[in-house]
Amino acid sequence: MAPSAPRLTLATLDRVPADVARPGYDPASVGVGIVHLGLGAFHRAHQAVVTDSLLAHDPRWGVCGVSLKTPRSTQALAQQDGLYTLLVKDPSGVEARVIGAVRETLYAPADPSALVTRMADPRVHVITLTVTEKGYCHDPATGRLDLDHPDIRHDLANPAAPRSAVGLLVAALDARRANATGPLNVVCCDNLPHNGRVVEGLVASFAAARSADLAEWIARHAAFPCTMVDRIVPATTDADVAEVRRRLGLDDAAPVVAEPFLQWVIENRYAAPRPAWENAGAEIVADVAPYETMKLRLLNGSHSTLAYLGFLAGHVTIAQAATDPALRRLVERMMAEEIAPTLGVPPGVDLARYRATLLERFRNPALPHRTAQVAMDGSQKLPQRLLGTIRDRLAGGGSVRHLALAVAGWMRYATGVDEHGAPIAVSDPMAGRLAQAAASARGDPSRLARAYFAIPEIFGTDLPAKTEFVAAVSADLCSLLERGADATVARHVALS
Ligand code: CS2
Repeated sequence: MAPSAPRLTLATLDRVPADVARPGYDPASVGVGIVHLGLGAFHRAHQAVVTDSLLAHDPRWGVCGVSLKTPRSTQALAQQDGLYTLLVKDPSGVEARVIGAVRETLYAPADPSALVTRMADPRVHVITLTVTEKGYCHDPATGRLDLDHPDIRHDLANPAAPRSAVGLLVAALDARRANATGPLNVVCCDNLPHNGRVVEGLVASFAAARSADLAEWIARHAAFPCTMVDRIVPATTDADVAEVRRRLGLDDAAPVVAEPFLQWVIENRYAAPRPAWENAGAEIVADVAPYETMKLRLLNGSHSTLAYLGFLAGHVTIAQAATDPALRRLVERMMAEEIAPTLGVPPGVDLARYRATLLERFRNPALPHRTAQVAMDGSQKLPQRLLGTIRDRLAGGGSVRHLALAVAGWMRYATGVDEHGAPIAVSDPMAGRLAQAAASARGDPSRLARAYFAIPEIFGTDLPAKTEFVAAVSADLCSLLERGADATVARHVALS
């Protein structure tokens, strides 16, 4: 084990080498104006970086970073005065930058009431969230709050000590009402369609279950802008930690790695002061929907397709899958022939160039973005990444051949057994139901497809009735089970 180096902290910040960018302000002089729920790598490589670029001009917008599920990142950052390193990687090299925007960290389960107090602080005007698709205790197919979710039941029974993101938001808004600490901007930054409206609806449902007056107050004192967020951020590895130590000569237990590309589109809708994120590259627009649909369907839909079919074909990383000639062809044609026709093009966007850039980003050899990571939580991702597109295509009488193969790839992956008979660790909040579906089919591909289609939280009640689509998915699933992903994809692109 290499000898340890001093820890990255405010006290060692001036030891950071000159070729590593550092905060252009004194982090110790920054106030907390934002509370962020979901202190994962994506937030720290995306929103926190944009905010960090503003703090030299407006030190009100430091971030209190909150973890809801694990204390790992909050503990690591607490020992580093909130500082961490961002490594931006592409074939041209690696740029390192120390980010100072996170000024405080809280592990929610340790003291939920302290978190609510922080969220109700009069200096806090913005709550941002990246709790992932599964973090909202909602039905992915309908967007409605699951009042039977264990965390929601707990939070309705214990409103002062919530553990769900929705429960925390309502508790914070209730405390702001009680203490007259003013309105709040709630900015969802997760990959959900119309994410601001979804969270607004979830908060309204939860608040109404507590008190009509509270729900009415929230409706008048909170804004829920929609956003589109985009940056590829693989999970941090031990090699990244070692690389930071080499670059900085300091130990950083919580670095993050990302591609150079970053996009943040935010609806011009707010109830309280907000950071001038547009001064650091964010786009403030009247309607986020075209940007969000374009990104969710073209990027995330293709990402999931490469993840499932690439994993099954033996590709460990997205870059390997995107370089596989048959998979690349499949994704190129799926994007051009089946996804792009469903999109409204955002102002100034060249869709063909956007698609080409996506493929370049996927092939970035400097980013070991694992297919297994992108494959996680498929039950929560498929509705907005693939199934919405399929609905639009079917409604317009368009083909869904390529999209059907992508759905079959997820089904094959969800069986939990790979092409060599080895188990797949299917990380998904519905893993139990998916395993039951696989067991009930007893190896029969058509029964297996029908068993998955019978899960309404994923496929709704309309898609299972689309007999031609179901038949196409079943046939592809049969081929994946019998011939494997490599042969199935190669045959698909050759014949279609
Ligand atoms: C990925 C996304 O893990 C996944 O599901 O598809 O995190 C993707 O990297 C981002 O949405 C890119 O902006």
